Amino acid sequence: MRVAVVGPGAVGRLFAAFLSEAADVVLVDYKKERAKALSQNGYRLTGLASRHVKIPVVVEPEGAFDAVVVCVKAYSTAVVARKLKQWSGSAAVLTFQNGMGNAETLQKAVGAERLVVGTNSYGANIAQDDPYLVHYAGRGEVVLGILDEAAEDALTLFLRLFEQAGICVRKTGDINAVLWEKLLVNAAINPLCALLGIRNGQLPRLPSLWRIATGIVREGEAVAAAAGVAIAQDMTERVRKVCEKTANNRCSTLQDISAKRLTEIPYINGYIAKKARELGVPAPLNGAIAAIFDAYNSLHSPGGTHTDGNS
Ligand code: KPL
Repeated sequence: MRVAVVGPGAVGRLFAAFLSEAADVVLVDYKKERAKALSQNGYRLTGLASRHVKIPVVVEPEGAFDAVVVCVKAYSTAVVARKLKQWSGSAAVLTFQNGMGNAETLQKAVGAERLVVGTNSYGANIAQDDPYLVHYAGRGEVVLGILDEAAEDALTLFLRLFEQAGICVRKTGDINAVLWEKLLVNAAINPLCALLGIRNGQLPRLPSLWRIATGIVREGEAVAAAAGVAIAQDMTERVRKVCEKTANNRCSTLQDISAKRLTEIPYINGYIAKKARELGVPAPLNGAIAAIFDAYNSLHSPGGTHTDGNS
């Protein structure tokens, strides 16, 4: 089986390493120089697994693929979707990116029958002082589902592939609810930990910040309910548990800010604020957070400082 993993960020590299145990894997990087260096040097995994990974890294994938895993930041999805139309043939395509809107963008580009949607809670980050060192920080779970029943074969393909690669995976019949639950987790943790420069475990221990986090979650739950999404669990408790489980993580938004990249907050709190306006539900905390990060993104957009679209 031939698999392309698009996006050589920490998550892309971690999954490329896992999948290379079960398939012929190519990593796709839009940056020519970095792709060449990564191809030549490979990269090392540390943390929960320790090994040197050497797989081809290409800018323009060639030949036929059975599966494509999209691991780029949400703001790069539209560009990737256009490129997939050119080279992905009839491959099954999976997105487990942060934020909302990725699935719709990819579905339009590749067709409903090829798209599988998921969430990922495996944790990884690239060492700040070594671009060839990936720290595998947390064994999580991948939850997969489909938006259209025509994608059943694509779902089966990914479930088998991930199981063969030793990745903890399960399927859900309500991927929309699972995506909203992950959205609320990210909406509470990512902007606040990024703004204060703290690790996830500190958030519930700072009462004034935790009050804002729970407010963000409550607003999100009300918007989800108005949108007809059935969230079964107590999301405040879920956020607390994720903070405990990932206590040592610097969340992805904090990593983005440290690297002066754009952030995905427009696709997280920004998405909740937009839905809230459409549905006439108040969501002032999410609106304020979205506005702060819109300002941040406009300072760091292309032409400003550095940007990079990899997860
Ligand atoms: O998904 C995450 C992220 O950092 O983007 C969480 C769950 C908050 C873990 O850090």
